[in-house]
Order: sequence, then C-alpha cells, then structure tokens
Amino acid sequence: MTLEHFLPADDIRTLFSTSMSRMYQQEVPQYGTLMQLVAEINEQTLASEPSLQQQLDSNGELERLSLERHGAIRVGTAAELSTLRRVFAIMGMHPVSYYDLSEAGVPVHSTAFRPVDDASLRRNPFRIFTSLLRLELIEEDDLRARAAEILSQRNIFTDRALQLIAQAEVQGGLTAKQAHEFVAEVLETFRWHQHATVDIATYHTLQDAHRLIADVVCFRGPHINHLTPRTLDIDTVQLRMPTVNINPKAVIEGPPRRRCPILLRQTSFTALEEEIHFAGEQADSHTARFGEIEQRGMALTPKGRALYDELLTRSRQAPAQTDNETHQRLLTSAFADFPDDELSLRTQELGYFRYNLTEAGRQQAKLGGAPGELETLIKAGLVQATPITYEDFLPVSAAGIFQSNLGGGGHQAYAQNANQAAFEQALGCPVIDEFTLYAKLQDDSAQQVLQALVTGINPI
Ligand code: OOG
Ligand code: NI
Repeated sequence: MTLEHFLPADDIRTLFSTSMSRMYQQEVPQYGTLMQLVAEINEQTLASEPSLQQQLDSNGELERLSLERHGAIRVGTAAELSTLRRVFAIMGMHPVSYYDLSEAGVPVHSTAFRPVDDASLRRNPFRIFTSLLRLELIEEDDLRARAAEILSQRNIFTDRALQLIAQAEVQGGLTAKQAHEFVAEVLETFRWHQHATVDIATYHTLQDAHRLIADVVCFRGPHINHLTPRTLDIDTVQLRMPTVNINPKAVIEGPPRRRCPILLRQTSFTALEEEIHFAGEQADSHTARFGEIEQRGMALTPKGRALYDELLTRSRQAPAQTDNETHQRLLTSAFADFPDDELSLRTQELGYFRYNLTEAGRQQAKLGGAPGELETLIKAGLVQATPITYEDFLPVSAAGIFQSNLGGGGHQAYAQNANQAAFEQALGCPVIDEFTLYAKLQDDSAQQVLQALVTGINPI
C-alpha cells in the first residue's frame, strides 16, 4: 500500500471534529444554540472591525473560524490515556504541555492533544483537553482501591477501534474507507451513557469523595464533556447568553479585555442535570456536560507568560467576585502594567509574532539585496509582524471551568503536587513544550522573509 492511498491525518481530524460536533449537538441541544449565538456575534464583530477581519485573513484564520473548537474528556487509567495518544496521533493530534490542576483542588493532571505544525493548525486546529484522574490523591485506602477496581474492569474502546489503531500504525495511515470506520468507532468512546456501571451507593460514595471521581469512574467511557466554538467577542456572548436561556458561569476566565488580546479567555454555561440509571434500577441525576466558548489572543513568550502569571496571582488575592463586570474591572487594573500595543509586546519580547512581506516587500524581494535587520525592514515597510495565536490552555482558567461545572463549591485543595514525569509515563511519551513550537514558528517566518529579501529568491 502506498502513501497516496491514505487519507491525510488533517482530514481524519476534520471528519472526527465534525462528527463529534454533530453528536454533541444531538446530545446537548443547548450547544447548538450556543454555536448559533457565537456565529451571529462573530459576524457582527467582523463587520464592525475591518482590521480584525484583515488580521484573521492574513493569518489564514478566517476560513477556519467556524471550524475552531476544542473538547474535553477525563480518563481513569494510564492504559486509557496511552491508547488515546495512539488514537489522536492518527488524526495528527499530539500531546502539548502539562497542566497540574491538583493545586486548584481538582485531582487530575492533563495535556492537550492538538495539531502542532502551522499547516495542520490552519487546516483544522481541533484539540482535546485530556485529563487523567489521580487516584493517588484519594486519601482513603478502601475508596482508592474500589475506584481502581471498577476502572480496571472497563474497556473504553470498541474491538474494531483497537484493530484499526493497530492497522494504522502498521500501514502508516488509513484509507478513506478505513478512516470513516475508524472515526465512527472512536466516536463510541466519547458518547454519553445513561447507564452507570455501578450501583447508586457506590456512586454516592465516590461523589462524596469528589464529584470528579464519580464522573470518571462510574461510566462506561469518557463522555465528551464539552465542545467549544471560538468567539471574537466573549464579553458580548457572555452578556447575551441569558437571552437565549443559557446560564453562564459567573466570570470570564483568563486575562481582561484588551486592545491587543493575549492568551485565552473562556466562559462556560453550567452543566446540565441529566438522569442516569444505576445497577439495581435506581436513578439519580448527574451533572457532567456543559458548553464553553473561547476567545484566543496572542501567544506569550516565557517572559510574557511569567508577567501574566504574576499579575493574575496578584489579582486573585482579592476576594473572588460573583459578577463579571466587577471581576473584569479589577482584572483590568491588575493588568495595567502589561503593555497593550503590538510594538511594545514585540520589542519587549513578551509575545510571539509571525513575519510576512508587505506588498512593498514583495516588490523588493524581486530585486533582492535588502538590508538584513528585521527591525530596519519593518520600519522601512517591507516586513510586517502579526501576533501568533495562542493554541494552548491555562491551568488557572481550566480549574475555574472544572469547578464551575462540578458545582458544590466544597473542593478540597490538594497540596501542590505536579508530577509531569508520572503523567508522561502513563501517556507513554514526553509532552511537547508549547514555547518551543511558538518560537520555531516565529523564527522560521523571520528566516523566510530575510532570505526572500536578501537573496531575492522564493518571495512569500
Ligand atoms: C476540562 C476543563 C478545562 C478548558 O478549556 O480549559 C477546559 C474538563 O472539565 O474536563 O476545558
Ligand atoms: Ni474547555
């Protein structure tokens, strides 16, 4: 079998993300309503901000706007996580970054499976935020053993999915026909199951230890717990959610609204209460599934990220706010020291930028021989710098989303407990460092424009 018979991994990912979206809209009708609201507000925003439209267009993001989504799942064992790694690799999604959420009282650690190269991100940036339950953080020995025992008895993948994974690895890819079957089989893993695998007493015991433990342990598989469209104006969507009968969480997570958006802002609607049936015919309700939206800004360098973390920590010393307006006001004042113009962000090396030739630069490239200093070329109007979009997640924000959906408030704080080595061992490989990816994108684009201008070949 030759390579050209295989469906590209990017196309398998698109098949997967559109199938997941269709399934989730059927399972959670409010998600469809949220998508409509987001699309409407995106359209209005683009119409009123031509410069934003232009920036998205030049980054190749305009056509992917409606594709832009992430989802999240939670798994219970190392074996489940490592098989998921193999599943996602077939779709061109690789584990990027390590997130420790135990610090925020959520007994999991996580990574995001996502496309890593520029071309794949442009095709479809779909990501899955994937969390592994940390049974070792359950203090009670009996309970920990019981949870492990229940998890050891489930198989979250269909037999056919496992066969196709192995086949893809041996062949080096999947044909279109195999890919369609693979996506259909893998979808079964993320489907909602109304029937719990345990009796109601076990469910309540695990629920009392931590609601998240019950959610991971008591079901046949890791139901997709949300999908997330990308909004260009999260403040407006947050305000308008109640007009379509959606109840948003109290505050928008992440940085404040700024002229130059950074990182990621997120909000969600609170989880649905859904009836589940237990062994022994009893029923109760479970809250697991919700809807979320994200607004993405510029990726920050380690220096920019350290400043973000410092200002965020400072802002969180004040008591938590229950209304978004006050929260945003306090956040804005805490972030007053974070430069908010592209020139400062770039020259102070706080954010990552992509370099392109301007029209004048393209003309110059035909001649070659331009001076080789990037700053000089920018000042001369031959090169322009546009922010690189952040493609990852933020642990404090993620913890806020988890907590708002687990409800109940009473989460215990685990002592700071990051254990990336244990996570990577469960995963079966190291996670990729996000900063390395952004730095490479920036450096490659700089190299390309310099080469085009200085040597006059291959103008881009
Ligand atoms: C994941 C919560 C985190 C995000 O976008 O930061 C998350 C979960 O609830 O499983 O989705
Ligand atoms: Ni999310």
